[in-house]
Amino acid sequence: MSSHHQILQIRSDPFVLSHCCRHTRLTSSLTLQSPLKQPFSCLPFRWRRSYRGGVRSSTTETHGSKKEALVSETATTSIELKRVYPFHEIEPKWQRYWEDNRIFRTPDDVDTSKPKFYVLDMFPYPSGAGLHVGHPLGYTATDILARLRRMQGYNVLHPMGWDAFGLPAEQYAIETGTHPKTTTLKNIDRFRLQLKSLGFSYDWDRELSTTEPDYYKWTQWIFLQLYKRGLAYQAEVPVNWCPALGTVLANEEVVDGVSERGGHPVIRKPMRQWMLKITAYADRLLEDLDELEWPESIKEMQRNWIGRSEGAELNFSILDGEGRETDKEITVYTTRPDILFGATYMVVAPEHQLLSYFVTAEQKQQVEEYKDFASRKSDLERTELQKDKTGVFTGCYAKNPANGDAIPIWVADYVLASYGTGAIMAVPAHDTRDNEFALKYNIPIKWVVRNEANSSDDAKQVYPGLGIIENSSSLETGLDINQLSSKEAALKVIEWAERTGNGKKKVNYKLRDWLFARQRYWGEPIPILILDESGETIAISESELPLTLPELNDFTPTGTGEPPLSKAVSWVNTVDPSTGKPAKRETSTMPQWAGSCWYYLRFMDPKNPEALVDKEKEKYWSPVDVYVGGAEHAVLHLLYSRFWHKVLYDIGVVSTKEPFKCVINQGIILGEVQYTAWKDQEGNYVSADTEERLNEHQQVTIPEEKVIKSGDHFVLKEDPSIRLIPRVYKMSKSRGNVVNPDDVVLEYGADSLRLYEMFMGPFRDSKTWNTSGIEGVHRFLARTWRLVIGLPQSDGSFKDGTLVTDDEPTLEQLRTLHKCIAKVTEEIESTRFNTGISGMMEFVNAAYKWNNQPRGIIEPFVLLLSPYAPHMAEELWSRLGHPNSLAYESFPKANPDYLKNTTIVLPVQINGKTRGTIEVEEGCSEDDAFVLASQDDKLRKYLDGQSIKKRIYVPGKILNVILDRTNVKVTTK
Ligand code: ANZ
Repeated sequence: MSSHHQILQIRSDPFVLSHCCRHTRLTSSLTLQSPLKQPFSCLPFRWRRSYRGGVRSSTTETHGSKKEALVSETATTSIELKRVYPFHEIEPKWQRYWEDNRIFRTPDDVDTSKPKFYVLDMFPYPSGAGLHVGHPLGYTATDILARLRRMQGYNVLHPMGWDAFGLPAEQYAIETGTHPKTTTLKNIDRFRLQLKSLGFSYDWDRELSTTEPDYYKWTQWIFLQLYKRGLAYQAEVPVNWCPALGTVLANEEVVDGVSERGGHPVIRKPMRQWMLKITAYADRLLEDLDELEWPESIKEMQRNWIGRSEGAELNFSILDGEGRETDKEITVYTTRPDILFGATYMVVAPEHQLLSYFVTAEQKQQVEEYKDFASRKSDLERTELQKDKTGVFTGCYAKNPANGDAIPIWVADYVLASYGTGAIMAVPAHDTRDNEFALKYNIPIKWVVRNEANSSDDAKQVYPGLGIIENSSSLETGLDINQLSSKEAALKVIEWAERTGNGKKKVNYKLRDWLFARQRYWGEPIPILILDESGETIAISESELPLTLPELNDFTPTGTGEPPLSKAVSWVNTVDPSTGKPAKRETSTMPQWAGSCWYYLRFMDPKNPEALVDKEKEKYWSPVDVYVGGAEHAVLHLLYSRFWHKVLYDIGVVSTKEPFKCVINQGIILGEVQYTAWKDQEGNYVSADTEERLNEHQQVTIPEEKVIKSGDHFVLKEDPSIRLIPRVYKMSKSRGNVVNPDDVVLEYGADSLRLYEMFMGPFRDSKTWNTSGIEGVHRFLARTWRLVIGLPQSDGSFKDGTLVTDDEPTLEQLRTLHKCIAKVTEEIESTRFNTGISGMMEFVNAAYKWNNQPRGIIEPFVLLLSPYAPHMAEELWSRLGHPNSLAYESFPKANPDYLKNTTIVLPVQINGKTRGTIEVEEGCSEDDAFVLASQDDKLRKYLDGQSIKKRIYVPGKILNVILDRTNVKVTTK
């Protein structure tokens, strides 16, 4: 046990409801007024709900005797009052205690002979809106794991920090003039306070923010290592340029051709930008996925994003006006070299570099217009979203290298400049896109793969599958692949192309290099100088780091594409220290992804001024054992940080190939179910199932209390013939369905919120918020409290101490406890937090039937409860007489002796008539049951000396013995 835990003095003030006067007032008003007169709208939802239903089941309890009873509405509300336990006193008290005593601090010099557990949340962007109920879902799960492992004797690293650079603070600065730093610090303070109010066991001594120079010094340092290894470079690339925001946007910040923020139009514009060569790591990023304990869906998303494909690059000579070969070639990338003979035209991207060389004079204007038209579309619009293919003939032809045929070259925007070679061979018989295009523009179609399964009717349909090759031989080139399978043919074409200089085998990736510069202020400065004279880029020396952001008052974009930092003239203009030559600083900043690429490493050693992370510490703590966050980070964040980690591995900064051993995505929390009804012009309801033209009617939202379930449907309570449509939406401000965790904490307490979020459903699934669900877990906590502490006194306060006795536990009590221990432990370890709670609920239900609450049972149960509801558990633990926090107590272990099957009473029939019972183990075999029956005093007389015809045995239910009638003695009297 850690000695730094101080003795805690329990101050057991009476449970005063003053803070909760709102409840007192409302409750008493409920008891005074008739339900119909009560204006529902002025009541908090919880009270409105407990008001519904008329009569409800409740538990009345007296010490020693407890029974379920049906009580009237008036009685319910007054019992409701007594149900509450003093969470509003307990919670702040324990939060203060944990903080004052730094209970969850992970010391710098942990005993490394002990096992470690590093459990991490994807750290939040501290937005102005504060926490939403989605945050605590993941944070509670990791907290439960952290608390469990601490109690199991692990050294636990469970830190929290802020991913605090980014656009919102900068836009707020532009609107209000408030410096992004001010806004960020304020938001961080709020987030920290909110997180602390939920009782998470973070080691706050390790808190970090990506915006602190001590932190971004090392982000810049990593950039320099990338630069030195040629992995950071500048290139002229078409970028998403948003004129209204005056900035370049990342692909993921552009949705359907407009900026995600603000919805401004975005165009493609070539610009000189910093790029990171993530493509150099494509193969390793792909291969190493196999070893990770990640959800298969994320691994698959990463594989698709990396998009490795194998194929060939093939060269097509450009022909001149007379059909003669020129010395210029167009190289295409294809995954189907087997169908080269079927290539009846070619397509180049509008940006293709050779286009202006071969376009004919007659076609030039049309091609130019088309290029302009295409430049206004995003890649997505050009490919996935584009329904109708467009293109223009260039007037020029190329030679199909397989058979020497002259095929037309088209320009079309369904071919992207950024993939492969920016040119394709088009095979309209076997590719759907090419087929649509050829049909539209009347281009010949040539089938070269036999589709064995196809009837003759479909023979002229596009066939994208593999098969046996036909129509594919040429005397001119000597290539013959007829009758080969697609696979064999592809190999033969590649081998032929390599031999004849017509092409080569090629592996391609969808993954692009990472555009690593933003024309923004609120980001890490890129530590590079550009010499005035030569334009050469020079890395600033590592000893000069951090290169801090200069102060600026005007954050508005320059509008020219020059970043706002260019306004910090005295910061920008500098000299190269090694040569004294005048130079300018790079004014683009890093993207928001940068700081989050490596923060998990800094948490291991957050204050080290000498190194990004101390080698020994890194060796001990790496990798992160469990990493929890939203599925929206399945690709970019996880891929970028894996990339940086691998670079750091190559240069010896980290000891593992991968940063995160296990990743778990929590599901999203959707808003409460909303019920929609429709009304016709006269204002009469229209049932959702009877009317086809529902959308012509007026939609109305029906409050939950006016809805009932009828079969599989929801209907109006007042008129069950009217069917409603239930819908769930993402929580959003505009829909007004956002639940604020602060409100929940105020009304039910942090333990209830934690428990509810875990109880809502399987951790990884999406779930809908439902306020009555919180009431359920809140009642469970209150029941647990009363089980240990007893009922409140007449003034509502609770007595000091507990009801616990020093009696020896009975076998039944031990069995109930150990079953609960086994269940809770197993469920937490398998991240099935919801069923872990059910296990505890079963325990409490069973315990209510006992006449005593022995210490030997209740103490372990309190420890079991503690990862989920730490405040209540600490309070109970302390009342049970323990001076120290339970955070480092040993987590109870299930004793297998108590998990064995229990005995049951089995009825025994003789010839179909029940003649007695025997006590057997639940899983008892037929033979054993029969032996026990024949030894039983009562049954023996029926069985002794009888021959048995057959036995019918239903385990756990019955044993029926059928006697052989021929041997039955008939007694005549
Ligand atoms: C002819 C062909 C026929 C193709 C066929 C496929 C099927 P993956 O697997 O995604 O790598 N392609 C190549 N470069 C392109 C570009 N810049 N823009 C648009 N499409 C491009 O896809 C490779 C295939 O996508 C290539 O193989 C090429 O079309 C097309 F029945 O060549 B294929």
